[in-house]
Amino acid sequence: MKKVHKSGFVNIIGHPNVGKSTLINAIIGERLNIITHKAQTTRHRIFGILNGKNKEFEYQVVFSDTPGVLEPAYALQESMMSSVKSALEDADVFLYVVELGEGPLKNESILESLKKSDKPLLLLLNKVDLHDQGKLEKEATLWSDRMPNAEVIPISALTKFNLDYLLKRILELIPDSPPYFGKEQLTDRSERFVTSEIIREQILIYYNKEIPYSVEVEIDSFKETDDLIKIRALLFVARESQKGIIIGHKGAALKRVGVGARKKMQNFFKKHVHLELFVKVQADWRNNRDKLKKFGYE
Ligand SMILES: Nc1nc2c(ncn2[C@@H]2O[C@H](COP(=O)(O)OP(=O)(O)OP(=O)(O)O)[C@@H](O)[C@H]2O)c(=O)[nH]1
Ligand SMILES: [Mg+2]
Repeated sequence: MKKVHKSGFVNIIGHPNVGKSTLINAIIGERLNIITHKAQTTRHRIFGILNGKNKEFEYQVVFSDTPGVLEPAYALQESMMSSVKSALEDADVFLYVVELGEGPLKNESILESLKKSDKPLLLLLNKVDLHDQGKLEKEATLWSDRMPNAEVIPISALTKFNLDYLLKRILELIPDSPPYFGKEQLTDRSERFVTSEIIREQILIYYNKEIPYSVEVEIDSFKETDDLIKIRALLFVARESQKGIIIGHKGAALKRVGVGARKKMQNFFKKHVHLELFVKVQADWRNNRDKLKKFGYE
């Protein structure tokens, strides 16, 4: 008898900061997608691929991480929302992640499309580790009423609570299909992309207000040998005044970014990393469609 293989696209959607990227990393067991306590950490649709097998079949689940849903205020955010919309179109299973106690969605049309979709929808009540049973039950009822087509599952992406059950349900719901990607592949993104995201994560951690949202990272060169990766990265800011803030007094602020990023890169690539950072001004790049395209946005 021919062995069955199951594969499917599982697309994750939700507000900013609800834990979408944390969930993907927890399921695939790698620190692939960047996570911070700030909203709008993720700017692209990124595949995280889980390959595995159980007693009955082999599987490949292609998770899509997406930016948090918001009402766009500039061209970069419009591109972020178009990547969310693309994730509405090709899913085998939807995961809609909510945080207990979150406010109304800024873009109700996305919730409406999920309601009307004929694909299975799992509504994940995340961060249950922060709340008591009473609150959880109340919110579960509220969401069941609001999204009658959804199966409500409480989870904690951080403590991995109920993720085994979630994966079991996903494997039941994805179709029989050959794999879409190589069985060794972890993501559709390049090593350069992962590298630029690691730097952006440090920027979100270390700078406040508009600064992290005004920075784009480009990998100028990425040279790998047997025991070393040499990386040169350009940090683009939107205004001259932001350059000094990024660099800091005697370069101290930028140095912190470099130290933190290098450590994460060495963990991810399991190799020594030599990292150089340069700051450049690319005036108002967030509203410039040509520049956005050059930076890899749709
Ligand atoms: N306590 C708790 N915190 C969590 C949980 N899941 C995620 N977080 C935290 O929530 C914050 C946001 O997590 P992310 O994974 O970056 O959220 P996101 O939905 O990908 O955010 P965007 O990319 O901005 O849309 C981080 O500080 C996480 O550590 C959880 O189950 N419990
Ligand atoms: Mg994210």
